[in-house]
Amino acid sequence: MNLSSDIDFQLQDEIAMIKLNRASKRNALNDELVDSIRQIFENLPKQAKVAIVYGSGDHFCAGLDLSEIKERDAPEGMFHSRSWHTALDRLQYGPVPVIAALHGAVVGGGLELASACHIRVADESTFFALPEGTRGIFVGGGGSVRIPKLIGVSRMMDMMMTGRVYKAQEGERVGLSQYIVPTGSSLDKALELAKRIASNAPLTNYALMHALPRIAEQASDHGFLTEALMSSITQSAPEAKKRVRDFLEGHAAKVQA
Ligand code: 1HE
Repeated sequence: MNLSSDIDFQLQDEIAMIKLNRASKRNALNDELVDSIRQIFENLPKQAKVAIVYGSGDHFCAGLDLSEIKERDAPEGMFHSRSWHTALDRLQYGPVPVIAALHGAVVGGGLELASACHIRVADESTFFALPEGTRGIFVGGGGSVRIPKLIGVSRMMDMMMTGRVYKAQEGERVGLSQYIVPTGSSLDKALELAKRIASNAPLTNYALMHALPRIAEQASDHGFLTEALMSSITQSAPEAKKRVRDFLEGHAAKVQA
């Protein structure tokens, strides 16, 4: 891999740790960083079972590096947007679930990156915004497809038309994050969740990442059939049979309230 020096990639046991490391520019994403995200998710080591994306400094990510769009013409702009689509597609439909550990600004392309992840953990310093509207531009990193799936078209339209900023609590309430934790602890929570996810059967994680979002977009009768196929494939795996047997024999944890 030929990674930008503004991103750190490390494997901590089964967890791939991906840190945006450009705090002086609030982790704004330039072309090299976007391409590095693509490379990392195309080349994850086999040992990795979960990934965590997080940011250095006071903010998760300030979005697109605005210094890069000054000189772009329309075709270059389109291919640039497509490069984000490719990188975030590799993340969303890659081999492992990805958790975004959020703090500070999660804005513009930063929210597009977070919305491609499977789980978002926000700490209380987090705020979400889509300042593209006020900069005279539009989302280009897949935000118009992914963000309405989290919060609905009307809330996204409001964010872009009025510059509305959602603070952490409100963001969790409307669905921008699934978890909210005290300031400074989003990475710890993400690690805790990552360990739980890593203990799932890999085929279940695969079905959740690759089948569930597609089923949600299928017509119901197609969705039911896809679900039946996925259900039978996961059940037939030896690991699933062992896990069910362990429960029936009293060796597996019960669901705790
Ligand atoms: C940047 C960027 C950036 C900071 N591109 N350089 N995103 C935005 O419109 C958000 C723009 N950023 C901000 O509103 C603020 O920087 C923050 C709220 C995120 C953080 O504020 P603060 O006070 O901590 O930092 P700062 O003083 O504003 O910025 C520190 C430096 O980072 C400064 O550079 P310096 O050389 O003067 O030190 C800033 O210029 C630089 N910086 N954000 C470039 N985004 C695929 S399409 C996606 C479309 C978008 O994402 S558009 C939305 C872009």
